[in-house]
Amino acid sequence: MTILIPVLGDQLSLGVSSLQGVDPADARILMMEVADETSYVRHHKRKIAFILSAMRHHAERLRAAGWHVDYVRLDDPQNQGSFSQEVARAIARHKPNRIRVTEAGEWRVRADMAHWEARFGLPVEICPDTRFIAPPGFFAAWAAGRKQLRMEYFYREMRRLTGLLMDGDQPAGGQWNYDAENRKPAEAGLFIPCRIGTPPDTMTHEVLTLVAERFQNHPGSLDGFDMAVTPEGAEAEVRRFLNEALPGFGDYQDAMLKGQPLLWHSFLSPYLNIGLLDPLDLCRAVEAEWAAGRAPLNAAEGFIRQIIGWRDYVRGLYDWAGPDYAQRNFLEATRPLPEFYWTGQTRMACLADAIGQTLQLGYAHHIQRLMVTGNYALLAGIDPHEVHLWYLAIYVDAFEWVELPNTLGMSQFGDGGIMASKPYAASGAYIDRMSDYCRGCAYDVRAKTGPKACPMNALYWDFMDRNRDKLENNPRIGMAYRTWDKMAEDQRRALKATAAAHLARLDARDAEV
Ligand code: FAD
Ligand code: DLZ
Ligand code: SF4
Repeated sequence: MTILIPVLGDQLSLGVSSLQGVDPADARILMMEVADETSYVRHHKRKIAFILSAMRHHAERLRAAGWHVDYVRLDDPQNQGSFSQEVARAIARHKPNRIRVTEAGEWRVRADMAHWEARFGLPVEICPDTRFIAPPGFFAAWAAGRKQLRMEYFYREMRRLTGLLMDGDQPAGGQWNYDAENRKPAEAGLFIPCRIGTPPDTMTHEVLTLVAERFQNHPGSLDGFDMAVTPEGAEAEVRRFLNEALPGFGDYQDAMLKGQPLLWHSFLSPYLNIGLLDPLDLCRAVEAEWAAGRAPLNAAEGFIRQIIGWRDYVRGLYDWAGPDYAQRNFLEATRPLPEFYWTGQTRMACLADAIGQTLQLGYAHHIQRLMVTGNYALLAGIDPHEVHLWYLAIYVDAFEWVELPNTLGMSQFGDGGIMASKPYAASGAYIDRMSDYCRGCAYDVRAKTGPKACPMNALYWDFMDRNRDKLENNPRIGMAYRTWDKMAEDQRRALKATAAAHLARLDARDAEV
């Protein structure tokens, strides 16, 4: 009896559900580097290199654990370029009598898998992906009958479920959430943890050469590639984060500094998302740092909330909302994505820095994604689907199940308020408070109108005014409309004119915008 077990590029854990209870002697594991996956969006070169190298290392690890692995490389002349076609070829090679696979993370791939049984005439068992902390069905049960799906309440259930940072049935320290303490701006000159990174080995060098040759027209740089591609390498990144960055993670969670891509963030999302790290083990390690007195509670709670709260919540929401979620556009925004998102060439210093480091590393931290690139796209009325495709392509940690709810829902308010209780819209004052970007900008953050004024200022009011019919009744936004209504008529007109002038330059693809 032979079972064919396809293992996808984000299923790189020995404990993945499709392998459980199977005798390696009865199974053939199929791993496939395929053009469909490398090119369904123009992924950042670094992301492709990271995933292919991690896949090749994982195949070695599986073999060492006794599994037979059939590995199809991208440059194999017989490679047909898609999961389904490669499964068909593998069936001809191995003549299995059934297929077993862990459910794909993305609706796009799930739709393909749904046809396998009819297409191949074999039983296909699709196992739930058990690498999340909430068990399958937990989110749907929690969401049933609720009017609002606020993450904070999901998070409290997850604290109870895991026992993380719990004192009996009460939260450690008496509060569920210490976010109010986590909004300190960072000043240049503070000690900032540095990343050591992992030097590429021979296998990674081979992949880097392949990617450089084959994906020349994809965005991003491969220079200085230093990502971990094994669980051991990812664990070393965890130790570095726990020792150096975790203590400051809470305080400076929302801070931004020019030329400092990571600050106190972990850069562990890529490893979690492809299966090199286990999210619950990571949260337990963070809890242990707090228990040993090496990290304050606001840091440990803030970090654990991102994982058992946000990460599990967006996974649940993606599954619950279904494949049509990607088409939502509550604010009916239609402007195309500006070209500078692919080049970083803009006079707006905040966007130039966040996009520039993204092209370099395939990484920006949460506040850069939400309050710089996301905020500008929201204010400028960019089509949320185009924004979504940009985030999906450009970040090394981007898989649709996590990227889409964050982009379309949280950042672009495209779902009309399922993810966020109000749009994350901010003027330049927010960016000035949380960063040092404005000091080096061609625009003046204090000026509200005129050609030198920070574009975020007028765009903010233009956004509010434009979307009044959709947002006015939101109790969390009423204050902004009261301020707008109290403004002198000529001030309102000047703000609208400044926004219109900026948007006209954007539409004209003015390189100086
Ligand atoms: P840290 O700040 O160190 O946080 C620790 C961990 O918490 C992260 O590694 C991540 O696993 C988890 N986490 C934190 N915030 C979130 C969140 N909002 N949703 C889910 N998990 C979270 N995250 C992705 O993993 N992939 C994406 O494609 C992605 N796209 C995003 C797009 C937008 C517009 C926004 C606003 C956020 C997006 N996020 C995405 C969430 C978040 O920005 C990243 O998880 C985080 O920046 C990764 O960096 P880090 O590992 O240094 O995170
Ligand atoms: C993202 C990605 C890339 C770039 N390449 C591959 C690949 O060649 N083979 C593979 O198995 N997976 C790849 N992936 C990850 C898949 O896109 C991911 O597993 C699915 O989107 C999950 O639904
Ligand atoms: Fe960004 Fe405006 Fe500050 Fe320039 S002035 S960095 S555009 S917020």
